[in-house]
Amino acid sequence: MPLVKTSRLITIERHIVEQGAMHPDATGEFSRLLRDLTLAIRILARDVRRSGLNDILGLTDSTNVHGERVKRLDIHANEVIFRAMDHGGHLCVMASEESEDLIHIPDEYSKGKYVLVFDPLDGSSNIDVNVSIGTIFSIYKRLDPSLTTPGTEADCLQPGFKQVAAGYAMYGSSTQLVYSTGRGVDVFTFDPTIGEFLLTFENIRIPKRGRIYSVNSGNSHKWAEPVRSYVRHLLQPSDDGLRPYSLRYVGTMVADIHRTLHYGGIFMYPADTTAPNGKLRLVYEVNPMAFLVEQAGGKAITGTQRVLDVQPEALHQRVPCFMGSVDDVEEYEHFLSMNGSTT
Ligand code: P6P
Repeated sequence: MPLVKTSRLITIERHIVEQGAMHPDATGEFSRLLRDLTLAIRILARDVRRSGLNDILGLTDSTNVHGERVKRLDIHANEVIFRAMDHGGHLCVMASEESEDLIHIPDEYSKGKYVLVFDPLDGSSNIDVNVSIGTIFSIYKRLDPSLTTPGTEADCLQPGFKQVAAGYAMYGSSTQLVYSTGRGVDVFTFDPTIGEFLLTFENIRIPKRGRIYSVNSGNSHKWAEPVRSYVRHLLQPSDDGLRPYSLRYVGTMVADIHRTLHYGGIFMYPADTTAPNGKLRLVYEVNPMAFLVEQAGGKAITGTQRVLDVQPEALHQRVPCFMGSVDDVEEYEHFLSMNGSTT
């Protein structure tokens, strides 16, 4: 699978303008919002690359809303995104994995019609060992775009099918930015020699079926029977050679989804006996990734429904997720239906 598929030499700024021009009510405000976000991502790409060199690593004495010890780079990433996005006049409110409550736009700045929710540094447990980490983001229009007042929690708790854009940056061997505004998924790779994100893969199409499954098997003793029997099935050699599948699991959702988009297969974070709703957060992890997977021609479910149809009830709520190639997700749904279970 060639990881470059485009004949056009185009920067992300140019691409954003082109995408904006395709939206009938484009005012340029959305393009400027995305441009500001790419500035934050450029800064984080630099800081993550440098993090091994200066004393930005190591545990803080603080913990985040989920009781997890927080690496200083998480807090730094949260602040970088806030400072890049708070004054552009495009947003009415923000929400982040690293902030328990809403992130309000300072009084001195005008309020726009968009909402930004994000995970500033996904995979932070991998920061210290130079494994890919990333930033995940999702953009909505506020519920009443005519308002110029501060946004509310309801603006952040919209179902995923309302997203106007979603994407992620992956800070790995190179820094890549993958995003969609609802017209397919495109990949940009950062060229530090010119300071630009250049289009490197146009319109990713996830294979209809893959040969990789991606899950933390260390939790298998806690899974419901449908998940266990489905994984046993994947490991059972088949006459057509399609099975056994290979297990690939980075432990950074951005990296595991990036591979799944290109190579196909299925990524899972199931519910289990100690995590009845799984681990991943709906609003700023599972929804944006489900949006991208569907835009690339894949499928994303919670076990009981389409991820993008879930009505969020809380900023940090968790949801089980199974996403990737259509045939793989639907094969899992078959195991669910056989077991009459819903997880
Ligand atoms: P586990 C990283 O902490 C994260 O939020 C996702 O990026 C990743 O997919 C998942 O958690 C890994 O969780 O329990 O397998 O370590």
